[in-house]
Amino acid sequence: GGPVMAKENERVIVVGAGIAGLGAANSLQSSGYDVVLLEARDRIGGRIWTERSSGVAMDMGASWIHGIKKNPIAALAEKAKAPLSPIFDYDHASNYKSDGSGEGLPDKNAERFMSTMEDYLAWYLRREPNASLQTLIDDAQSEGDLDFLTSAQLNFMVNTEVEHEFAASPEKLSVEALDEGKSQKGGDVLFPQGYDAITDYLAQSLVIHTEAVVSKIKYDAKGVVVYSSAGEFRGDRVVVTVPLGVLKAGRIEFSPSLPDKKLQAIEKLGMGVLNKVWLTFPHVFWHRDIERNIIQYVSEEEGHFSEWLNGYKYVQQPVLLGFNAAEYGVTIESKSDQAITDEAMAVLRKIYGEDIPGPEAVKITRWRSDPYALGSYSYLKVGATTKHRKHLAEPVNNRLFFAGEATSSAYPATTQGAYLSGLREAERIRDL
Ligand code: 6YU
Repeated sequence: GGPVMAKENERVIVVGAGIAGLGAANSLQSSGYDVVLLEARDRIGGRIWTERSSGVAMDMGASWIHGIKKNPIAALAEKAKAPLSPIFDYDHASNYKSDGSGEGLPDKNAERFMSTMEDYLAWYLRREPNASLQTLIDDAQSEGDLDFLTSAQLNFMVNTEVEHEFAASPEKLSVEALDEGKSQKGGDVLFPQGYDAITDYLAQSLVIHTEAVVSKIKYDAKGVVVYSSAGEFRGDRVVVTVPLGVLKAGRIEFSPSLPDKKLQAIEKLGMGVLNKVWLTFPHVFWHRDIERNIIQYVSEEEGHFSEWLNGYKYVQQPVLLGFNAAEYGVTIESKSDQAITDEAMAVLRKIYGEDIPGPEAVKITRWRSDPYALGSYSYLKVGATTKHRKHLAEPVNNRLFFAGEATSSAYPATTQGAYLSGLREAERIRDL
């Protein structure tokens, strides 16, 4: 049918100006709702966050559009006139062994690892869907099906394909995690001039209250009251888009308290950690990899900067982006910038030699410690299933609505999942 217009003066309060909240607010406002958008930080975008203080656009949160084909984020990028990089090719990587020599992990071994995991997954989904991913890996190992990998190569695969991808260790991940959120087709791209082009675009016609930390939401038959550090806001409905980590920590009090099903979902789903380290160098020293997308380091060590993005390829500046996730990603947060930089440089020196220069600038994320994220993105913890994402997404008494990355069953842990979840709740409100 045609556009559904809002009931006169109906007011919807949206909590959180990440891409889910911006999507919901935009959609509701253009259907005539009176929208109030409350954001805790002094900036919008949430886990889409571009830092420009060193002169280069550095994305500290989301980097890629995962699968550009029919991806709503790619459509937004076009509307925002944001340039996108050429398709990111994951095979376009240099592999080094822990002694710095090449051929750390041949592509065919990486592919074989993935297909072995898929084979086991099919069995586990039918027989033991609640097992951990570690159980599956142990099983494959004891059957001899991973014998084609050295232990360093296996460690590296788990690190890059599991921990960096799902932001959690295989002990914590349910096997079902491997099965959910298949990425869209068409390859991955990134925003060389910053991911925030799309959140800025969505925010254009919205009035946003920043530094409004919401601490309590009251709801009853008459409406909602939202208490924040910027005052009290009354409305007819509220869309809560804060990260799962914030809900888990109980940073927002709900009155009356949330139904058991919702509380269970919040508890059972996991909130993972992926952190980034951006290093700016005086000049490029990785000439032999200057055409590569990724520089990879195969070692026995767990998660120690095993993967680097060659920033030169995207921004023509001497920058490298390192990743760390899961337990190592958490541990790193309590260390100083200097200590983290030393660990990162130790890996780069093993690959490129002792003579490489130190960085001129460093930018390090600590997503677990960030009070408005309390983690990077959600995952299916052992004991959780997609059903819990659905429960998290369910409205309460047609007053409270929930959106955000963790509520997406189709594309969890991504920007498109978050954005579509905001549109989903806007539509649910229009349909009332
Ligand atoms: C994607 C990607 N990506 C990396 C990292 C992170 C995430 N994601 P928001 O949190 O945005 O909004 C909620 C708002 O609520 C927020 O503004 C808060 O401030 C506010 N708030 C909180 N509490 C409040 C309160 N009390 N009151 C008021 N307001 C409050 N997604 O599509 N592509 O590449 C990555 C990545 C480090 C942290 C990602 C990626 C996830 C998305 O960022 C995320 O799902 C959405 O932005 C969430 O939006 P939202 O609105 O739901 O929440 C080299 C190499 C190559 C190969 N391998 C490398 C490994 C790569 C594997 N994956 C990488 C993923 C990356 C880089």
